[in-house]
Amino acid sequence: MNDRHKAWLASKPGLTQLDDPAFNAEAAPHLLDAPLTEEAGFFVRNNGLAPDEASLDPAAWRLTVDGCVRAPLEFSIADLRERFETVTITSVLECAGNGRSLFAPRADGLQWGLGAVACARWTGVRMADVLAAAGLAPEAAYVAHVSPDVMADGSGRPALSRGLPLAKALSPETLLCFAMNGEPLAALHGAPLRVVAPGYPGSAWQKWLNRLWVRDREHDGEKMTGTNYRLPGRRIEPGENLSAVDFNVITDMPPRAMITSPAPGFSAAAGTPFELRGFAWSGHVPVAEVHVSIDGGASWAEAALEPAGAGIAERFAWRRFSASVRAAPGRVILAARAVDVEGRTQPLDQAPWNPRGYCNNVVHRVPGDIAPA
Ligand SMILES: Nc1nc2c(c(=O)[nH]1)N[C@H]1C(S)=C(S)[C@@H](COP(=O)(O)O)O[C@H]1N2
Ligand SMILES: [Mo]
Repeated sequence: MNDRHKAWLASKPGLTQLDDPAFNAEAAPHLLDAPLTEEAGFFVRNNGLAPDEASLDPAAWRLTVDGCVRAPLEFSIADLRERFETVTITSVLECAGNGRSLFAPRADGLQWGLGAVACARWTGVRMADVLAAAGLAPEAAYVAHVSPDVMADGSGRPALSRGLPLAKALSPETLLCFAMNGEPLAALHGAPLRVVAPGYPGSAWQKWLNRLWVRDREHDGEKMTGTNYRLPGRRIEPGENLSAVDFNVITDMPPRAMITSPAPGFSAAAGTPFELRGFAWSGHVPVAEVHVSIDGGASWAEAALEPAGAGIAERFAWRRFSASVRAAPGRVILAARAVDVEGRTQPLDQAPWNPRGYCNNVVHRVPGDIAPA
């Protein structure tokens, strides 16, 4: 492990680093039991080398807005704060690869457990307001994100350059963000400026943003094309020849319920009720219900679900579910399953397999033991 990685891991006690030349680390679900995830417990996903902190001086940082605009503009962070309304939105940030290690056969990519997700309060300015200042040209169709981080392979190529379809870029929840949970954004989370794109996979939340490049077509930057952050348009089997399969950019995250308490390996006394709780969220289609099971999914009961917060500022936050449960002595397997308002739910055994292992929202199970009273 190099010194940078050591220091980062020390700043995030409880996180587990993944085996990769870039710094990637996640929390175990039982460590994500707070409504807002603190920076110290917030997962990190880097496709390449995080920029040196010395290069992230907020006073020196510039954001360029160019491409299909009437007047290309450049902003300092102070300009953004002064010229545009500041807004705060609570939102889940989930990597599209969250849960990848649960695919069988194994899918390519970092083998995330279930901790590549967190929820925080994000403060910044609306991307729509910044784009309006530059004035969109009629052919504007997509907003590409550019930042200085490069791949870890020594090629010097950009680590990631993704973007948003114009409609999402102009949506009021899409922000250029400079603060998380009321504190200045941390270097590892994209200081001094990152994209916040609630409902979209984490890859659309560009860190260290220094350019918005308005394009007349779907952006074709680093990790935008091929099978990157894309799902097949139809069900496919492992090993299938993919040359004839269409892959579409992931624009929405599926519903998921994560059990944050008790922790795996818990023990409880028979006859004494205990609380089974966690959080449920989804992308653009709100969660309607959460069901819980104490027998691994053979039978289900509806859990209490905290109502969705009011308005755009809260609707992308995760919501607490809880149930008081009581089980007979022996081995038990707790499970939780979210359903969204359109009836989409979580698979019990296997999420649809895809070569890059995205969007695995298979039901979360937590084993434990119930001791005789
Ligand atoms: N510049 C840049 N932005 C990035 C990435 C990256 O590698 N480089 N990774 C993306 C991915 S895939 C995810 S899931 C989120 C993770 O955000 P976090 O590290 O703050 O948790 O950042 C996104 N923004
Ligand atoms: Mo991601």
